[in-house]
Amino acid sequence: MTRDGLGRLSAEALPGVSSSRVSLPARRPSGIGIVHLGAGAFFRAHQAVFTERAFARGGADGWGILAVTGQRPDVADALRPQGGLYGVLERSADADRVDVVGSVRDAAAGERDADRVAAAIAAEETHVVTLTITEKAYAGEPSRPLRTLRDGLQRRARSHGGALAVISCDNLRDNGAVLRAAMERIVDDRTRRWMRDAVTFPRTMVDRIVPATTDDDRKRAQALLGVRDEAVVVAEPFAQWVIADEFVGPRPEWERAGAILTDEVSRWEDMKIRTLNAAHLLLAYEGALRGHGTIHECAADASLASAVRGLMAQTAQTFTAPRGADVAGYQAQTLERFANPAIGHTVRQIAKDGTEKLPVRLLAPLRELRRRGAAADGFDLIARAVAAWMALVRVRPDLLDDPRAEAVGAAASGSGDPRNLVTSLLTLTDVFGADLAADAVVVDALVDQVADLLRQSRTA
Ligand code: CS2
Repeated sequence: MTRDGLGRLSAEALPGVSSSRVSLPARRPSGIGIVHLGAGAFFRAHQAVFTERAFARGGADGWGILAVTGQRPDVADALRPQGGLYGVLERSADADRVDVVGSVRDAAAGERDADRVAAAIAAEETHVVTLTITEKAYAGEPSRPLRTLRDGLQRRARSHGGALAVISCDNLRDNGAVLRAAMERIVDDRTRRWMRDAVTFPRTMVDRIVPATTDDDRKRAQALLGVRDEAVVVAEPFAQWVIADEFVGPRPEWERAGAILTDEVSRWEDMKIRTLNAAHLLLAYEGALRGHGTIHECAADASLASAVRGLMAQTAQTFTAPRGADVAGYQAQTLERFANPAIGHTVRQIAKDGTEKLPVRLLAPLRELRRRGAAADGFDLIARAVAAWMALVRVRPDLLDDPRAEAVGAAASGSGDPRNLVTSLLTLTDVFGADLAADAVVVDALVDQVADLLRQSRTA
């Protein structure tokens, strides 16, 4: 019993859970076949759910997950007393439901249990490693999860040498190649040679809106479950996973859960990152300037919603849709997802790590349009999203939770008028490259937009 007299979610408590709005795992995998690095809310609402559903729908056994947390051990410490069980509170405008997920068989803390995790990556029964470690963990000095992965790969290469698939699920373009390159830089020669034949890095596109869990979400989940769940996450109903079919060893039958295994991941990736993720930035940055707190509020602001439609139309010029995908339908569906009033996705959460997100989501399509000779009216809404970040740096520095916060703050300080602000931020060449600062059409468009946004934010 916990302090409020309620039991805690666990295998023993499951028979007592009965609600038409709760689904329970029919069976649990018997062993660990997957190690996941970065067991934050997104993993619990996405990869773990696909693995759970694949098993529930008749997939093979043996695909339990060892969920490894990032810097803080909290999630591992919440999952272990629950035997790995937790709920996904799925919220839409008209109903809440909870899916109890049983695919996580064990949990570990990335820092504290690094050795145990490396051993699990090397274990013969493990065939897949997945990662959600955020964009910034791939750059600079090797981050903890990358060092643990390196140790695991080196041990594996020296022991049985069995094939492994390592899947980066972060919103990076060509995430598989980025991760492979990062690992090749830090493993020893013997492991590097072994990796060439035995390890694949399938690229992937992941999609589900997963805001940070609030106390209100915990209470809602508890009301449905009748027990406390310290590891509950909240998510929208939509979930999508597209994975390159590049496996040397066995893998879970994720397609039973609706995952798309294809050779067209880059097209799915571009469509998603340049539609949903790009639009998220415009909504979050300009929304924050207008005083909105959540994406739902931003999407309900008619002029912002119309700017987002325009942005999506501009970025859509820069990618080829995958076979069978309908871009207009995807854009409309994305706007509907943003408008889900039950999902309190905060602009603060999305505004985080801007310098990692801008290049992939906005600068790449902007460059592509300029390369094709687009004039300002062909990219003005992409420029507006970039300009909104620049304006935010000036007027809401409290939202600047960013790995380059110091450099950004220094570049923005003292630069009085919009042109100074734009040109000094553009000197951050590891974010903006050298080309944009040299492109007068882009600079002028950014200056106009920043001026407009700063004027608006003064009168808001
Ligand atoms: C968001 C993403 O935080 C962000 O920057 O754009 O986390 C977004 O919610 C997911 O990619 C949706 O799949």
